[in-house]
Amino acid sequence: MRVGSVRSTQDVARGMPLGSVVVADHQSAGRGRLDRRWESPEGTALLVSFVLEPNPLLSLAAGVAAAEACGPNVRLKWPNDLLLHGKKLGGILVETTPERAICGIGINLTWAPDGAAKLEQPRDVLLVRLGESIERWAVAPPDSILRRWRQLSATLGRRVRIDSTEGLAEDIGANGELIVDGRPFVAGSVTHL
Ligand code: BT5
Repeated sequence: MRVGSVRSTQDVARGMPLGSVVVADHQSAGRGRLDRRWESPEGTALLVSFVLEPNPLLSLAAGVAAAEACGPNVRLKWPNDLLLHGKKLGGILVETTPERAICGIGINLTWAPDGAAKLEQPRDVLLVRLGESIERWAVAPPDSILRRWRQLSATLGRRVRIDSTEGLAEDIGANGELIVDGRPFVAGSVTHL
């Protein structure tokens, strides 16, 4: 379903059946994690929400799907950022209800805030590739999601700060947690040092 301006594609998708896809030209209250804002002027980004089966690795799977849809220079920053040449290109927000998961993806196309990146690809072509890629990765076996995420990761092997810890981002665990100096982190914001 295509909509013009909405508060957030996540809110529209929430009431829709499994398999629905909501794409908007503009969001007046686009959101990130922890109620942060997701900004994009009208018509400058791919703003989409997919209604999917719940899956504990969905956020990582969606990152893999989005990186593959965007192209070879896009990498993943744990837990949910798409990076182009080290700058934030897009983000993923998975919200769950008991029966389904609403997987929101925002990708900058012709505009990006200061310090962020944009992809400069046509929206509809990207949307088709992303839809195919999400369909495949949302049901992929956990091992293959984790393996592909590791390959595409810009975080693993680097020194990072997470919460108040600094250390080496060594790996991701079976549930998608980030392992820093042997300690698992299930949530948080990472700074690449
Ligand atoms: C995210 O959150 O990165 C997830 C963003 C998900 C947006 C999509 S758009 C379709 C769907 N509908 C929604 O309402 N949301 C989803 P987080 O990791 O919390 O990052 C948010 C932070 O990124 C903000 O606090 C800003 O610092 C920064 N930011 C905001 N807009 C940005 C943009 N266009 N490009 C790069 N960074 C941005």
